Amino acid sequence: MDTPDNIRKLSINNDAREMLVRAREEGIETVWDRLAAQEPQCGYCSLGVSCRNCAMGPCRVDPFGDGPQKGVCGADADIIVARNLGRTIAAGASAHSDHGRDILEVFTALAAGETSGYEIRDEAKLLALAAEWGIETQDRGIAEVARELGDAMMEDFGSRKERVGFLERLPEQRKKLLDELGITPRGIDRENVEMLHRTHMGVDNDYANTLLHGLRTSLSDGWGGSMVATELSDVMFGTPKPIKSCVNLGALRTECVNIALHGHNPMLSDVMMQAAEDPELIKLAKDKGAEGINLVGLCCTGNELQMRKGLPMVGNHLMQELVLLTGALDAMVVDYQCIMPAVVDVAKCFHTEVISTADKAKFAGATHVSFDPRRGLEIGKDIVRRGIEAYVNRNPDRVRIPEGTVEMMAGFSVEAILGALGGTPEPLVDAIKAGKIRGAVGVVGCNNPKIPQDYGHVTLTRRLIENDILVLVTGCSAVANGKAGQMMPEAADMAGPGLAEVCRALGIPPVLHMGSCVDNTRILTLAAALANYIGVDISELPLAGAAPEWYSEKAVSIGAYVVASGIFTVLGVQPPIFGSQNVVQLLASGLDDVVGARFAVEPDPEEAALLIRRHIESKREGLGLPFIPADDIETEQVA
Ligand code: BF8
Ligand code: SF4
Repeated sequence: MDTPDNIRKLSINNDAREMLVRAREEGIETVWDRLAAQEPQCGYCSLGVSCRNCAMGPCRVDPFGDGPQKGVCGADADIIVARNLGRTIAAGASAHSDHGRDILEVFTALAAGETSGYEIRDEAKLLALAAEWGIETQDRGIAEVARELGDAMMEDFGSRKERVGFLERLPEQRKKLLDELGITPRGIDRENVEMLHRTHMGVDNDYANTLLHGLRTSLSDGWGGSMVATELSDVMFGTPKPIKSCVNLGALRTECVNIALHGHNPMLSDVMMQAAEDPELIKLAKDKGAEGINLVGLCCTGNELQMRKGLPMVGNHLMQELVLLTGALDAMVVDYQCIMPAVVDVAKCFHTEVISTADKAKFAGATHVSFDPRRGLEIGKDIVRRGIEAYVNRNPDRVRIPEGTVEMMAGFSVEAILGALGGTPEPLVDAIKAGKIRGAVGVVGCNNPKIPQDYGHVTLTRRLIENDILVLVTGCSAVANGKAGQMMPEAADMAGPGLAEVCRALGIPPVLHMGSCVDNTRILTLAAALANYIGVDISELPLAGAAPEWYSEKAVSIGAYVVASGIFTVLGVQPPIFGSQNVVQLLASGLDDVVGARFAVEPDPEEAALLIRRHIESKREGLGLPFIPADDIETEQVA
């Protein structure tokens, strides 16, 4: 299809472009139109130098030096930028950790026998976690062990502990460093509340002190709330194993009732998948003229199910409006996070019913079905029934589904990766030592309409694998790489010779899907396992992180805990910190001397790949492994 240039530059994907053409034809507004309407965006806010933390304000300081240099209270650019960043981290960490708490509450209710639609699907993992948390398992029933583990994890959210439980996974050196810096996360809720306290007018007025607490807050997410979410989701919904799946809007089926699961928490979507298999509902769908019920995933709740059950994905963040534009989606079921309020408006142009399910996330104009895990399966069936009823209103003349799907593999939990390696990190460590694999990079995070959709993820990942760097993906990056065909074992052909050899020997892709965004904790766990195996700190390993197209406060928290765990991280979108040179200096350089890692900002993924390669080679040099000198790297870049 001939796509106009102004649309081609919005996304690298044909299915997205096809729907964008339709949106223009029909005058349906999307995220890209709204971004254009906002431009130029506020310069003060972009630099992070505006503050509305109190009613003496709002205030802004002039980054060019002509206007005021202090807010009404006397806060300068350093304080304002650091406070804003601190609150952003707290918001992101809170989103992840509240998701973790929701999972934990379902888990404790399950242990008490009060739920419907849930079971312990991975007993071995439950017992391993119990052992890790010092809970007696001998001669005890599984429900009793689960109850005690749930109680112990609940304590991590409060104020009674000196460190959250999963921090024990860290190498001793890192634990000691965090203690010395005073940034060991004590309680998940505690660190977030303390950040809100510190950033109230007149509390923490030392920017470096605020930012250090920002790291602590983010650590309470990565090694706290998010890790609870991942680990207990595995126990209840199954620990992922390699599985084949597919991606693209072509996963929608004209002849079926199409229901998209959008949001983040698997506690609803897993039950929905069970409900959609109900023979009575399948019969109802057939009675209404459909051939069956087709569930598809969007964003991270989709990733959760793709990892465990191979659910086809219709897309990542920037596809949520475009999937509605197919006219083939009968219901979009949402829980929380990353769901644009605009989906309700786009859905109104079609027959699609938007169904919200979380009482903490309602959408004006959507149908709300309050989800309650005690009646999980019953509510799941009710929601599927609504999707079938909406199907009846579908106008076949309005259906336009872009053709074709791309195959991709998912399911690479730490357990699955170590399993493929024969139960020990040794083969991976050997491949790294020999230089077949130079290192590993987590390419994670969102889409942002400021960047052509998926361009950053796909380009950066491609350059890394071409240069024998193993890439681990989660969240929207996994979808982007899947669509680009980089996540099948055959993609070994795209990799450098060393990585290709390892992938072929193991039958794995060079880009491994490790799950949703809370599952970035799988990457942390793997990094800690490698460091412990070799006997070094995480910061000494040839690892890096990247969020080429991030948009969300959650991504800021992720970036912060990755750096605080000792891993260099490159951001593709500029965060609002550039109004304070001191803050920039600390994050982009000074932190290296504090936590052994720092941030970089690099919008061009080609350049980001070079930065990361140089970093990885310098870590190899530090470990005494064969390395490529930094000066040689630019010339060696494979085009
Ligand atoms: O939690 S990567 S756009 S969907 S925030 Fe959102 Fe970003 Fe996607 Fe997953 Ni994560
Ligand atoms: Fe202004 Fe200070 Fe109030 Fe912020 S906290 S709005 S800088 S007076």
